[in-house]
Amino acid sequence: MSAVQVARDAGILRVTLNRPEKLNAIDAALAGELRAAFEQAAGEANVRVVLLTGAGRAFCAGQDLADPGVAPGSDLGATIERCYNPVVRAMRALPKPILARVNGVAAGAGANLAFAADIVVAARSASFIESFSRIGLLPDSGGTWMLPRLFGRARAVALAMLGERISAEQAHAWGAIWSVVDDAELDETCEMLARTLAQAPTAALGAIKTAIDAGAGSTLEAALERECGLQRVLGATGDYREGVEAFAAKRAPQFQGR
Ligand code: T3D
Repeated sequence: MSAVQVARDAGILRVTLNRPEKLNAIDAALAGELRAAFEQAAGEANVRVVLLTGAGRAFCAGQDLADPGVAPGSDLGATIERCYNPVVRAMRALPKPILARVNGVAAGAGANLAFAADIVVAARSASFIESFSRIGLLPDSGGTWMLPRLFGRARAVALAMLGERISAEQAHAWGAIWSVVDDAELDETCEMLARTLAQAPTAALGAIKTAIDAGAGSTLEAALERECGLQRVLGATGDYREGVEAFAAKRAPQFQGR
């Protein structure tokens, strides 16, 4: 059975971490399949949003600590470079939205995978743990870059140093995730959002992702230049034409994603 299940449906690529007996802990096979899924999403014009979730009661418990490849004394830098960094790079480079459906606990690299998505919706019973320091490590999978941006430096440092579990509600109250919903509403909320994103002007959404990520580390002048270049490209898309025509006709736009 695959460590990652992938299914396509009406513009949505459904990517499910699928090692439920291990709380979807990440081993080399899972990391490879996950990377491949994001790379496929980039290459398929029919895919307009990725919906990332976990099978069973957890979202993802981070690195599989029973994997002999990461036994104490092994070269963790090699694992990071081979398994984790390519996944996060593929997620952030994907010019399409990634919606994380956090159905349960997200720990270590599992938490940072969720935070590397573009929109995060969590079940009320879900939680996040930067558990790295509990085993003598630092946050990887982009955590040291993403956590201060999502939580602010003070909370990022405390989360990473203390390794305390925070509830989905706390993460939402701190502005780090988009929404938290009752467990019974998780499916419906995520389906609705995924369908909305799958019908959105995909090129514009990709440009938004690129510009906001790049803008966070650049000067205002550089951001203005970047927005200008990207808007020039978007202005030539069929979706921009459709958006303006639909507005004038007082009807809902039918975006084709290009
Ligand atoms: O290259 C490198 O190695 C560096 C990269 C590091 C990236 C990282 O992600 S480091 C952080 C690794 N993850 C963790 O430290 C989290 C470990 N897990 C936990 O702390 C807890 O399991 C949870 C808080 C996530 C959930 O707790 P709970 O009480 O709901 O479940 P549980 O009973 O602890 O776990 C259920 C089963 O899943 C259990 O197996 P068993 O006893 O039923 O056979 C447990 O051992 C297994 N499991 C949970 N997490 C992992 C795991 N097995 C392997 N690796 C795991 N990470």
